Amino acid sequence: MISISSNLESTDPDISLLISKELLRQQTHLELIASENFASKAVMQAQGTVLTNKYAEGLPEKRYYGGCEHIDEIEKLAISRAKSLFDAAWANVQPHSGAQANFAVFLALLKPGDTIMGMDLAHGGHLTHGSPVNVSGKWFKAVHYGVDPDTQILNMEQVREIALQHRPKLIICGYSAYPRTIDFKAFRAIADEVGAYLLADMAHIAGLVATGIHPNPVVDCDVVTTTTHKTLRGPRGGLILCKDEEFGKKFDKAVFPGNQGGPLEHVIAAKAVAFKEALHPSFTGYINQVVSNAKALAKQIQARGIAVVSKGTDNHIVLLDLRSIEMTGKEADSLVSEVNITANKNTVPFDPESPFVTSGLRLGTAALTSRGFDNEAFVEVANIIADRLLNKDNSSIKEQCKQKVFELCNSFPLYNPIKNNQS
Ligand code: DSN
Repeated sequence: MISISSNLESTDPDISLLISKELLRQQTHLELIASENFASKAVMQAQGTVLTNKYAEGLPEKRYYGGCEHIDEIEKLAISRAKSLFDAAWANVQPHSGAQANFAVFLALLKPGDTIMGMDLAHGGHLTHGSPVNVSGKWFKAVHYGVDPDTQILNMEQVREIALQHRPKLIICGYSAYPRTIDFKAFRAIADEVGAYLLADMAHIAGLVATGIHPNPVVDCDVVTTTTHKTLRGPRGGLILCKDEEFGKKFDKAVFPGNQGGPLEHVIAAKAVAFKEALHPSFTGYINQVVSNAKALAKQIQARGIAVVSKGTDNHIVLLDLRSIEMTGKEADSLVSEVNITANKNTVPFDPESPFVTSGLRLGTAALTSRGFDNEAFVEVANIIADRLLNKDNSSIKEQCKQKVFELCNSFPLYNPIKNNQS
């Protein structure tokens, strides 16, 4: 008989087996997707709890349901830790994702038809920053800026010219595939000149911001959104921050009842745990290693003759420009995946290929750094990728790459030692 006390293995062996297989995949592959990471066991323990049972619409001490006394304490801890971590006066920890955090900001500050300005998706922006296939591009008039064609780095004078031309109501900075430091003060000056609100979506760099390794957008922007699961290494979810407590309250209403129902309190508890981990001095050591590893990866990839967008990186992202070896992102993605390396094809600035093909491969160092990979290991990762891409028809090099990936995975175990000998 199935009861609520039955465990997963006996209740649903199919799902249980698939979860075990996914664990084994994560343990035996090199995870280089720049937006992914490995949450700690403590974060996952908090998430897999009875908190999933509780409805708690509203905010701590202002709920629409009874029985929220413990939930309130959990959410208050998550809020106060988020505020300390990012030096913010106000935080809302309820957004289910970065996309929903961004939508809450639009709902609070804009009316349909208003003009928004963000980075072009093809230059490293995000779907929710005005892409025509997303609500941000369907309901608002979206205009875009990009990077400089020569340096592949933001040219703030060009950003200013586009802002002066279109006078957007909201300017968005913060990106999904931009390897360089963002000058939030320069964006602030432009936003002030054209009378725009300034939103930073720091989803990718939140861990760097939390540790002071990247400038903090909370200082200069009207509102900041992020996910909690990328470099911040928490559970999958979103967060909104603001330096002005009164202004922040607009976003509370936009999250609930504006665009969400009951908050995921099990996820909020896991966010609180992740914020505590990120406040610990050892997290700064981790993020320093993430950035140092990205620099080592970029350097060795270039030494092997493969170009890297902007010729390097300041953060965790390394974006390969495969036009340098006459290969598409789609082909590179599939070649590295054959040797158990997980990455994603990605457009590069001024990409001649479609978004389904692309000329880039986006790599990130946050996940493997969580496994303990150091500079030396990342030079090895760069060499495996280069060996595979530069010898695509050589089956013996392919097998050697696979073996090296297997050995690296064994040298840096994830969660538990690997039980199966799967290569
Ligand atoms: N999907 C995330 C990324 O890969 O950057 C952004 O939402």
